[in-house]
Order: sequence, then structure tokens, then C-alpha cells
Amino acid sequence: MNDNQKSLILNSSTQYPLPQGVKLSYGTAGFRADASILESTVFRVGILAALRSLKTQALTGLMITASHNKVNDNGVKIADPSGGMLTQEWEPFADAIANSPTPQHLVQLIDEFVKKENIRFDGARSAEILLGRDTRPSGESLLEAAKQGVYSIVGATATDMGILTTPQLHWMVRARNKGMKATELDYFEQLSSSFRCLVDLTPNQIKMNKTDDKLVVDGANGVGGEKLEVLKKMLNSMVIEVRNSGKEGGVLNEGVGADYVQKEKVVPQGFYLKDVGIRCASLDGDADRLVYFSVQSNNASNIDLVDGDKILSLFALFIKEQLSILKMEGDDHVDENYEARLGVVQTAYANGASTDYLKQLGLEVVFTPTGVKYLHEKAAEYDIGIYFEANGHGTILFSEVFLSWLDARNNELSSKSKGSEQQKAVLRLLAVSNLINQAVGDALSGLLLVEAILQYKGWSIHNWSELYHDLPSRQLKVKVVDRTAVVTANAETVVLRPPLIQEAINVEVAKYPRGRSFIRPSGTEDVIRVYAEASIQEAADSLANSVAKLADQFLGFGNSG
Ligand code: G16
Repeated sequence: MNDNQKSLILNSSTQYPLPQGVKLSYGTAGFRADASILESTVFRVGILAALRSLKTQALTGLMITASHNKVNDNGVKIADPSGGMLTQEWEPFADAIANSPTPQHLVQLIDEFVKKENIRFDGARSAEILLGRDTRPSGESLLEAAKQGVYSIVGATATDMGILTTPQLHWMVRARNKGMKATELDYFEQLSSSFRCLVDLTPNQIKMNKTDDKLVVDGANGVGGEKLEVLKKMLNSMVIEVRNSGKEGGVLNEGVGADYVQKEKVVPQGFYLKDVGIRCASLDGDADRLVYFSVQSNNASNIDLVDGDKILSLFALFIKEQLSILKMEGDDHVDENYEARLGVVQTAYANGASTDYLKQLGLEVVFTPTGVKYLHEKAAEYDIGIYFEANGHGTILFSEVFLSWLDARNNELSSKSKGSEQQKAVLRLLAVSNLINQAVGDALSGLLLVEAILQYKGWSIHNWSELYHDLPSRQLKVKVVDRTAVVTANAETVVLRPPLIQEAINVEVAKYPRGRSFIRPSGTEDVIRVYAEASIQEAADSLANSVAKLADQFLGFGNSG
């Protein structure tokens, strides 16, 4: 870096000093903390986004959100030029600059990194960054800090895209770098037109019964509800009612939203006994997660949860069916032996019953640690890779090779057997590839795909839920002294440190039929998470409580007695 560049960073960073005692880590999905301590972090991530853009000579994104966290928290993360998460190779640098104690030290760190990565300031393109934020009140001032960070790199430009869902920003970055149009309207148009295309390919246009026709969506009092209202106007075939859109005065993620519904397994605020029989869905605060549920008739707070595992199962089933239709053809065609590799990716949170179901379908199931950055990377190894976390975060990835094959196949079938079942299957797969957000998990595009598949199959939410029966499970949080003291292995199923805790967990697990339990440090909140499942709910609850006690004894404040 030349002296001019160094002094620019030095001067601007003095405006954003690191608060005393703050230590942050890039975590599962970027930096997250109480919003009041985040300005310096967001400023520095602005610099990082610009450096990443220079290094890749492509557009990058910066999103200000803390997703499912409470409203006073906020966070920041980077969208890489692919539209995916920041490359993991840069995370240690992100940690280092976020925690750098002084402006002088920060400049030195950046200078060393620029040399190591051979980042050129005189390349063909200057840095270009798209900025977005969710609806959190702290977002506006943090966005200003991000801009100042970007402008600390000579020639860098930042475009404020306004209030967006996190997946919209990722989608825009991906689209722009592919040379496509990438406004918010383009996003809505792509989703709505590919949805209509998929619905038009529904055999016999199976009609659902009246009650099932309506979808009620809990917007978590976040950005998703507002965006869904816009999207809804472009879909004439669907009746969607949005609740908890944030306009009614509710608090973001408080007693509402996908994280609450999935973890607590209760109805969100604004849903009642009168909703029994209606198909309901819940988004999280920045609309990158989606779960479905229906209200149970026996108790207004009970739900039948249709979580990310069941969304994954529905998608996998549908895609497998389309691939089977393609295989039925007998005529000569392009690359007759082409066999698409279909794989599914889950985490340790996946309900054991879902994994059994997917394996029974004959699918290849692989596991990674929690965090879409890990699942996405794995899914990209397949022609069609479907990944979902139980919490409702996931998507489908299509390889370029497979998409080209589908295009070629479509052209060929157009001339040989237009309108054949095979051609329809090809067109459905192409429509899915346009509908689903291939940059990152997206509640809005996922919701439309679920709706299109339910229509295709003529299924109610109940039919879908009956694909398999979840093993009862329970999730708990434990506050500990230092969550980084927990080190896990084997996709977070085994604790390596502190010593002996895994042995103690094994003893508890062995007490319950079909028992399974693990602990892991959260990457977004200052807690240890506990997951347990077993053959009956009481056993899952009891196992989760015992393991939470162990976590407290080994790592906590010793409150469990
Ligand atoms: C983020 C990640 C998800 C991950 C979740 C888990 O979700 O994007 O992939 O499942 O964190 O968080 P934790 O590490 O606290 O269990 P989100 O929706 O908050 O961005």
C-alpha cells in the first residue's frame, strides 16, 4: 500500500475506535454482538469487503443483520463474488482486523495482508460493494460506518441497496457478477416468473381444498413480511396472509419467527386455535430461514412442525421424481448416459428420522458442521446438491454442467417430442434452478418452491408432514464462562475438549432408546447449544436436561447444582 492509502485508513479508522474489552469472532455467519459496540467492527468489515473486491476483481456484498438474534443485537457479514459466504480463508484476517487495538496496528495488519495476498490497487477494476441492511433500528448508523470503511480504500464505491432480506443481497451480488440485471425488481420478477412456470407444469392442475388453499406467514416482525407483500402482488394464483410484518408493533424475533417456532415448537404470536387446519409458515428476522407448521387442535400453543429437514425431504423427493421421468426415455438423445449426481447435506441437528427417510429414498446423505458456509461448500460438489439445516436454512445448487445438459436436452426434445413428459421434467428442473436462490438459503424463494411442489403433488401440509415421523427432540441453551472452551469434531457430534465431558454425555445417551445428544458452541450467541433426541418426548427432554447440566458443570457457572 502506498503512503496515501495508509494515511486514508489511519485517518478514517480514528473515527471508529474499538471499544474497550471487545473481542469478536467472525462466527457461524459473520460478526454479531450488541449493536452498541459494533461500529468499529462494521467499519473494518467495510475495508475487508473492498479488499475482497480488489483481490477478486469482482463485486462483493456487505450485509448488516443479526438475523434471528434479539433486536438489540446486530451483525455484519460479507457476500463473496459468488453470492455465497466470505471464503473461510479470509476469516482469520477478519478476526484480526476486527480486534486490532489501534489505528496504527490496523494499518500494519492490512498492509501485511495486502502483501501476502498480492492485492493490487492498480488493477483494471476498483473495489465495488453492494450494501444492505435489515430492519433493525441500529442498521442505519452501522451502514454509515460500513460506507466509511469502504471509502477508506482509494477508488472504492459503495452502493446502498436499502433495506433487504439477507438472501436478496446475496442474490444481487451473484447476479451482478454473472452479468445479469440485479435490482430488487429483477429479483421479484425472477422468483415470480419461475414460480408461475413451475405451477403451469403441474399435471392436471390438482385443486386443493378451500382451507388448504390459504397460506398464513409469520414475518418475525422483520424484513421478510414486507418483502413477501410485494412478491404476493406478482403471484396471482396464491392466497397469502402475512402476520407479524412488523407494522403491527411487535418486536423483531420476540415470540415470533422461524428460530422461535422451530426451537420452542409453539405457535408464534398472532396465531390461534382458529388457525387449525391452515398451512402456516414462519420466516426469521432477515428471511434466510423458513419453517412450516400447523396449529394443533388439542392445544392452541402446540404445533405440528414441518422443519428444514422436511423441506429438504420434499425438495429431494420432487427432484428425484423428475430425474426418474428423465431416465424413462428410450429415444436417442444428447449424452444418453449422463447420470446426474444428486446429494443431500445435513448437520447433526437433522432429525434421525429424516436421515433414515432420505437414505430410504436411495440418496447420498453427507454431514457437515452447522453453518451454511459448510453445507453450501459440500452441496456444490454435486450436479444437484440440496442442503438444509433443521432450522430452515438451505437451498438447492445446480452445477453449470448439469444446467447446460438440461438446456441441450430441452432443445432436443423441443424438436423431437415437444410437450412430452420428459420435456416437462426438464422444464421443471430448469424452473427450480431459476426459482431457488442458488447464492444462499432464502425463505421467500424456498417458500415458493414448497408451494409449487405441494400443488404439483396435490398435498396438504398434513400429507407432507406424514412423509416420516420426527423422533421427539429438545434443544436448550446453556450460558457458560467461555464457550470457545468447547472443541468438537465429526461434524460436531463429538466433544474433544474439555476432556471427559463426551464420556459423561455418552453415559446419559445410553440410558434412552434411540437416544442421541450433542453440545456445540453457538456461533451467533454467547451460549452452548444442547440437542437431544429419543424415542419419546419425555426421554428427549430428560436427556437434554441431563446434558445441559453436564455442560453447566464442566463449563458453566455451576448453577445446575
Ligand atoms: C446462522 C447461520 C446458520 C446457522 C445458525 C446457527 O443463522 O447462517 O447456518 O444454522 O447461524 O447459529 P448458532 O451457531 O448460533 O447455532 P442465522 O439465520 O442467524 O444467520
